[in-house]
Amino acid sequence: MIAEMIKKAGLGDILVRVEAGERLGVDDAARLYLSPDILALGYMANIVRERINGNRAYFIYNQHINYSNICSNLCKFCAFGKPADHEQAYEMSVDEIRRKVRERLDEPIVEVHVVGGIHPDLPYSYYLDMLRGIKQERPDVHIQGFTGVEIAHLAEISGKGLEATLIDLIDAGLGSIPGGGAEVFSARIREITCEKKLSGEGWLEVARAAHKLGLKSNATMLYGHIETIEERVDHLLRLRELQDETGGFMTFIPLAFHPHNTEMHDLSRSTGIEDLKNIAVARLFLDNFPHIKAYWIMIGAKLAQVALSFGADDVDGTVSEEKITRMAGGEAGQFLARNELVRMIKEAGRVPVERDTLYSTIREYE
Ligand code: V47
Repeated sequence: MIAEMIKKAGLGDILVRVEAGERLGVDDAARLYLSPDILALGYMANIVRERINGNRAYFIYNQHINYSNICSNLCKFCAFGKPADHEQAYEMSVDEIRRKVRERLDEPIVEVHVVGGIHPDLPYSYYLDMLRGIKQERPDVHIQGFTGVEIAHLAEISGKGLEATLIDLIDAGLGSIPGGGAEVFSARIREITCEKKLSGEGWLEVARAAHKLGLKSNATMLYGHIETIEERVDHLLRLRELQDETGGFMTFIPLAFHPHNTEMHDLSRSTGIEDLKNIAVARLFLDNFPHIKAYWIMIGAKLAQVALSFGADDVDGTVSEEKITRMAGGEAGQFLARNELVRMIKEAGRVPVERDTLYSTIREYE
């Protein structure tokens, strides 16, 4: 009956290939994006999701620290970055960052996620001191920090090149790299929305260099603004190709554009169907990515729960104090307690697995 429904949706040939475990092509991905049949997409994405991750759904006990919003890129889609003289501009000293970590030592946090803007004049030593400081406060914590764009900036200010910079960061305590800054790789999109930002090729180069050093990373795509379906598929293809080469990506996270307080505030927010579709198509096309994350901060906890049946196997974590989405009008809240995450996953019919950053199991909740 389901096969009939999928055939009726004109996707029967894709179902055959999904069931056979065959790789989908760029035309397939475009057809999936164009299909309004969300249940057909979800059914197929769920086949791949369960093949790779069974019935598990991951979450992590983490803390986000956005150390500064001062940014020289000032991308049109971003409400977080501010010029240095803006009344809302801020930067935390290393001591303040250490205090943030220290304040929560009684919680079972396993990851500190550190991201900021492209600050025009913080010195290289600040970033190394920040990593060392976090580790001194909480020696066992995994630091997932600095998007590919920040790392390229650090390589520039260190004057040492990418590889030596990454080695410095690893020595100071960096454990892995989050997926931000990828946006959409298309040069057209970057020229219109973030002309000062590192190019798509530059972002991929940072990921390649990191993976070569054994550093794992994530990847994102910012969707729901002015990108075309072809540009989305091209973005996914470039990620899949790099993953074939290095195997260093852990997770893909589609990020729903939030227009509020941005220069692109005339655009509407993505709909639930669009959010689920981006999860499902990513799960079907990125056959070499172990994980697809439904980031509840961006799409809301309720839709993230539904997304666990549409290809996602991860909802991120407790988070707290995230500013990038909040500044752009995100209403999902800032913090979910561990028991709320467990309940949300269980009610979706999945087995909650509390993980560390690299997806080792900390606890399975039967
Ligand atoms: O790089 C900026 C995006 C990213 C907006 O790796 C926006 O596990 C929506 O990458 N609307 C930062 N998105 C967040 C990020 C992330 C978050 C959680 C987990 C992981 C991970 C990565 O947020 C930025 C940019 O692509 N962004 N402005 C906006 N208005």
